[in-house]
Amino acid sequence: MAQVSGETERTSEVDYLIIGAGVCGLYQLHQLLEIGADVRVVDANAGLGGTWYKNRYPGCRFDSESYTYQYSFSQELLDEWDWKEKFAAQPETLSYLEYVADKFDLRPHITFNARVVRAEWSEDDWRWTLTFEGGRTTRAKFVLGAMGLLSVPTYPRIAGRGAFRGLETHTFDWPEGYDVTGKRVAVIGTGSSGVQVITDIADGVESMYVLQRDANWCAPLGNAPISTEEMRELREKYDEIFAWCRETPAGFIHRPDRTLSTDVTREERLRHWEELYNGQGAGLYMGNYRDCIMEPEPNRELSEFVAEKIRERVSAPGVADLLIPKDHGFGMKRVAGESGFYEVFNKSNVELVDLMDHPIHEVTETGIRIDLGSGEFRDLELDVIVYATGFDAVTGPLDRIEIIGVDDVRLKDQWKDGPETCLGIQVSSFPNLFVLVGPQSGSASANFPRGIEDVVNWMTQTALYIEKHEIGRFEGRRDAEIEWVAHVREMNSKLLMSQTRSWFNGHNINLDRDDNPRVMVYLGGAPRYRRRLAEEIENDYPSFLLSHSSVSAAPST
Ligand code: N01
Repeated sequence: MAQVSGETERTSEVDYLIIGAGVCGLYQLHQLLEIGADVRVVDANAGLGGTWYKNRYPGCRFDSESYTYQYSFSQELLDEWDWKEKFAAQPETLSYLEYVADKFDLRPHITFNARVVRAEWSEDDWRWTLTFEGGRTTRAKFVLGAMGLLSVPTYPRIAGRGAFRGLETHTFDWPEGYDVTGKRVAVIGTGSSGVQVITDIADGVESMYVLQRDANWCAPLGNAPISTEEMRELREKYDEIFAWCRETPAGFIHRPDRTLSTDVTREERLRHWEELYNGQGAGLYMGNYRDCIMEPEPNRELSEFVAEKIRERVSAPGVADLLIPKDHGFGMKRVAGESGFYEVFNKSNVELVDLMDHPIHEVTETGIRIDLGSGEFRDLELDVIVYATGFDAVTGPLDRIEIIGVDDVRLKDQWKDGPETCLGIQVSSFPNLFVLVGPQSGSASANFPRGIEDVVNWMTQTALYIEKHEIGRFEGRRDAEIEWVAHVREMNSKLLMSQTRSWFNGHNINLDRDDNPRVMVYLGGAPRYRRRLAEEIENDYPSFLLSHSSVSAAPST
């Protein structure tokens, strides 16, 4: 079959078209090539890496232990790659993905600068037609969405945005290599991205205003270099590490303790929390007594422990108080891993601005005007405005493609009250579209490489099944979709996380603050999700409607 080959061909055809050349898309490409499938990846960016290609803001890194944030499929790759830091920064992760692409010769199968703007299903011949920015089209039997969860940045709706004469950038769109040394900077937002960029640039900037709406909980990351000796020891334990991560709910090295906080004395709890606070990664958040993220009272006590840490680390009591979240407890939103974030506020060139008290009035040509109330304003004179304001998470990457399914139904319309999926992988009325990374999938809330391995491995086995049984049409059943959404709601409701305004519940800023929460992620745990996916294969896909290719009215060759 002809392949998409850049500008020379206006239409081409492929069996499996993967959208996105990030962590998920690259692995899926490799696995489909391994089974001899006709597959191509398209990506809107000029290079591979997805999240790690785009997020080039200072301080960007992950909070998964590096040795768990890698592919496990190739022993050779595991033997060859050395991680330099316990929590690798963006450049190291991007180099890793580039190394993988080169080692497995993936690049020839990827078309860059190819943004899909429309995907339309044809019931006549069971093909998708995808249109790219610029008008080029391609046809595919199966479309596999690997666009990431956090790939559509949200800029806040603030009057005057765009009028500023300095640099206005979202963390996601940070210009490569842009240096803020000596500049007057404002950072809006104190989620994970904000916390990282604020900490990283604080020393070098002339001045920095941190504009905060709600405070977010943070805990020390405990980052450090990995020595040659440590790397050797880790490598020897890789099998054990991956096996362990497979059994933890979110694919991290941390696992909720079966012990309840109420099973131990207060002294023991505090000692344990102290160890976790001074440990590495997300231990305090994900490896704590399990009732701390399920029950209000243990959560309140843990939150107070962390609040006290903030008070100890921030000199001005008023500033410390503002940095302590009031609208949610510790771990009820994704906790940001920090490396000196609180100490930033003890510096004389840094000021915390409380937007709850004094909101942004507008962006001006020279900075940001803050509303002090009673007709009074304060002008912040700036060189750079950084929007660390998050993402149109999970559904945003799908929403920005015009996806048209059976009977001309648009995915956006079908999901207007929130997404509904069959096992987080398909949507009724959108046959042959597989969402590898999307709403209600187990991959969406996991340590990403671990989460996507489950989905990609399932997809690869499914592709083999499709080939073997000559399946031409594959669609999630509506009844299975209803069942899955109910199951996800039930599982999610067990965690306090389901009660907060965060992107996990669809409260990104494209929703108004009072809108109904949406079921975006699956919090039932990776092992349960993996088992559920495996059941489908074992029982010949009871949650899906499968049709033999010969049934199609006019299958193309
Ligand atoms: O985005 P966020 P993020 N005016 O949505 C504020 C992953 N990640 O990019 O809470 C003023 O968490 C908003 O305030 P509020 C990770 O999964 C991981 O930081 O809505 N402020 C909040 O403070 C994470 O969860 C890593 O009141 C506005 C911030 O902007 C996800 O990415 C590193 C505003 C947005 O926080 C997203 O994190 C980085 C407005 N109009 C990211 N609108 C690591 O692995 C929003 N805000 C370490």
